[in-house]
Amino acid sequence: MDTLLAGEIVALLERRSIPLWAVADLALYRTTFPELPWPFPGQLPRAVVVVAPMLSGVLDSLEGKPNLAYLHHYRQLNNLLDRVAYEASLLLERKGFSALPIAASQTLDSEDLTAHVSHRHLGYCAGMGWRGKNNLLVNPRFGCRFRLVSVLTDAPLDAGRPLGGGGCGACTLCRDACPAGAIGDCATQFRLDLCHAQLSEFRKIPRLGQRICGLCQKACPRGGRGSTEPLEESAAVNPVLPW
Ligand code: B12
Ligand code: SF4
Ligand code: SF4
Repeated sequence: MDTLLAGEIVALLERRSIPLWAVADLALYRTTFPELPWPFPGQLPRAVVVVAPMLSGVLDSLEGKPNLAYLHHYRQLNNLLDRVAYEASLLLERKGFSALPIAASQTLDSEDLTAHVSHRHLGYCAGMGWRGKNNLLVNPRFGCRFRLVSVLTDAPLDAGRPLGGGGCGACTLCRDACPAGAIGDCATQFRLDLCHAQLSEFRKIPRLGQRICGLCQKACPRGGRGSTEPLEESAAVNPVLPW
């Protein structure tokens, strides 16, 4: 592990109020999820994965559908994350490493709805959380109330490993809150087709214009205002701020 480099990454993230980051092993990502596309030639061995928590004030303002406050927050966090990924990539390149930032929110194909790389699956490999009943990545401290970005790199950073424990347990709050009935009793029952159809309806809300929702994130009891759940024991997860 290049501890000097890790320290510089922490300093950069701290300036941007990022509370948490982790490193994923891309070989693990590709063997654990062979069904996910890999559009890049060659192989960068690591991904730096960064979390930006969503504000409870914004999620609390949702009533049965997305609103313009949520739309702005969604865009603002995508923008922040893309900027953080760019700045981290500049730092890595200055140190002589390769760095490839993956957009926070960009699809390659409007039919297929896949991205270059899945941040959720990278976060899972890095030890940031588990697959929730709502198919989102759920972190012990932040619940699923966060957005993610990743930078692929060949920098010598120690990668984490998937969390041993965790899980949603008996909680069904997102299932009960989902207007599409897309969430079941376990993650494998998640119905992407129903979620996608609901978000396509929401997109028609005047001035919204995006497939967004946020109701299952609002419902998550973890990660709300004042949440102090300790970060799960994991060599991978690198807290930045004392949240
Ligand atoms: C395209 C897209 C969508 C599409 C399609 C969703 C989809 N298929 O993933 C639509 C428009 C429907 C959508 C909806 C939403 N999205 Co979206 N979306 C993306 C995007 C751009 C690409 C996702 C992708 O590559 N999907 C392709 C396939 C591979 O993913 P998949 O179908 O989920 O995976 C399958 C298997 O791998 C399996 N699986 C097996 N093992 C495991 C293990 C884990 C850990 C997981 C998570 C899954 C999993 O689950 C699936 C069933 O087949 C990502 C950004 C990114 N680059 O990652 C954001 C992203 C996934 N979206 C996000 C969010 C928050 C949302 C919404 C809440 C909308 C909103 N912002 O209001 C909903 C939630 C939907 C849900 N409950 O899953 C966040 C998730 C954050 C988190 N905490 O996990 C992301 C990462 C954006 C970001 N920058 O933070 N999204
Ligand atoms: S994003 Fe909305 S429609 Fe999709 S699973 Fe979550 S609550 Fe249901
Ligand atoms: S609301 Fe409950 S079931 Fe849904 S993701 Fe959060 S902890 Fe898991």
